[in-house]
Amino acid sequence: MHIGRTTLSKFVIEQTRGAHSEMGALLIDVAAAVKTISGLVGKGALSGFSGSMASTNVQGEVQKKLDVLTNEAILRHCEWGGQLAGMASEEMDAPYAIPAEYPRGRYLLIFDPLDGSSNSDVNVSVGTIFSILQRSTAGDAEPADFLQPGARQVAAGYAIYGPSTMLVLSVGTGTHGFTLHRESGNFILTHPDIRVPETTREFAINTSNERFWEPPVQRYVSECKAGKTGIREADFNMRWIASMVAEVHRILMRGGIFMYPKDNKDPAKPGRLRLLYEANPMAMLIEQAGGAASTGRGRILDVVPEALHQRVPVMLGSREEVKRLERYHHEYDTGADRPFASPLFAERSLFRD
Ligand code: FDP
Repeated sequence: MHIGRTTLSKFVIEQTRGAHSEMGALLIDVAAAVKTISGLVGKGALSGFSGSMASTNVQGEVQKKLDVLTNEAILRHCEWGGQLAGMASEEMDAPYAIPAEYPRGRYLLIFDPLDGSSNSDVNVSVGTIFSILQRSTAGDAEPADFLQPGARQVAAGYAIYGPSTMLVLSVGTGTHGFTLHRESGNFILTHPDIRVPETTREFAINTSNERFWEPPVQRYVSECKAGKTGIREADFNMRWIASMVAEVHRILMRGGIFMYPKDNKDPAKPGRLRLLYEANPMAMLIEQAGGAASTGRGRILDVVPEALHQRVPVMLGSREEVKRLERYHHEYDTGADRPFASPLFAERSLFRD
């Protein structure tokens, strides 16, 4: 059925020839880890690994047994090959040093082994997200090596474990989707050169947080909800799966916008999603597919990280909508969205009176 079609291995070897040929081998190991995780997740309750651990991760979130197992799966599949200088993940406080017995390389692998894991016990799609950066030389990575802006990523991708398992990847030459052919164990290129439609009538946000959002986000969402009779003059649809990988996948397939904005629910957290292993890889995939990814106040890929587990506001998807949100943030920050409240207006009214 798939004989003669492009496999992931063929694709990455061809796409990484030359300067990044070692990265091809690393991506094939990542894909092997993804297949292991797909098997584990696909067993559902029969795996015996559903439920939570007694432990919490560095973010203070309760770890699921699957969070820990999937983290181990990626470490074991990727540590031995000699391409890596170090790894970091959502589930580990500090970067993981490559064991002494294995050779070192110049790449850094950063990942969220099971994103949306709060959905794993309810049989909703979850995923693995990864980002690859590089150091100038091979050797053991220092924690500071991981703190590079997303624009320096040499590859990024995610796997989605849904009715089918897919791996969506960019090595800087577009965004491409591969579907796991379970019988042969091959990922087959089924979605070459994915493009996000420029316009959309679908938005995704957790509206239970509405009262905590900043005014520009409240403005944007209320305009979408106002539909045909509002200033957008169009009815919008809303989706919220609470699994970022599934939301981003839907946007890559048919457009839309996904928002996890800054809110004041917990003032210590400037957003919910993590920059290095959630926002940056997804931003690269979306931009490579012609979409946009922003904090509301600038391009996600330009944010200079200060900490491994740093959080960031995320607004990504169809370009026109992301640009509109950026404009609303700018108008809010400059006061242009409320001229009647500006000191200049107050002065003018006084003068008139
Ligand atoms: P999770 O904590 O289950 O891993 O990564 C954070 C994330 O999931 C995203 O995948 C998802 O979009 C979001 O959190 C869900 O947030 P809400 O609980 O606010 O719905």
